[in-house]
Amino acid sequence: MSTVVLPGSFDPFTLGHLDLTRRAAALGHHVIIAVSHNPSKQGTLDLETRKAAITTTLEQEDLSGAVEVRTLPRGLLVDFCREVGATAVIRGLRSQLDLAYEEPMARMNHHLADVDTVFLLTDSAWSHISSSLVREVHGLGGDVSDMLPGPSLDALRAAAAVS
Ligand code: COD
Repeated sequence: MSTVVLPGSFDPFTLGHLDLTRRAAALGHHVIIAVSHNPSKQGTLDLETRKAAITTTLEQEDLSGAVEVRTLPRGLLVDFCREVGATAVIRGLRSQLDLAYEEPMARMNHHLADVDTVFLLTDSAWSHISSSLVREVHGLGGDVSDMLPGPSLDALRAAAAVS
């Protein structure tokens, strides 16, 4: 079984992310979800809250045997891949816009350390979902309950209640 890394900020972890995770594991990989600090993004949930929501979701979905959750240390993703012995990075593609964003990163990671990126096309049921839109809709009072696993929804509601 090969190890692959699924990196992201997951702020919050959505049903699209869950589908991507399930499909990566179904390919027979041991999947490490690497949760980034991502200081460049204006986030809502802190790192430990995001990790806890993902861990609980994996338990509920019976995925915790094949998938683990780790913090992506500050530094290069390829260094983390080397440290955990990962053969590839998994990323999702919702559209050509995603490809435009992903292509330079994938090429750079290959250049830096021969780390390949495997792209999985998003299921169309989830292709309209992004964490940033979910945050925006939720912040403006919209219903996001059909876009998030329960633990992410709980975390988002709890963060909104204290802010
Ligand atoms: N359905 C399916 N997949 C989805 C959906 C959806 N609805 N929404 C998002 N996804 C996919 C994304 O395409 C992505 O593949 C993954 O889920 C995670 O998404 P995000 O948005 O949480 O991830 P990002 O873009 O915030 O992750 C950024 C990284 C952590 C990958 C990046 O910052 C990084 O590599 N950091 C390490 C520093 C580094 O090495 N820099 C040099 C890179 S060349």
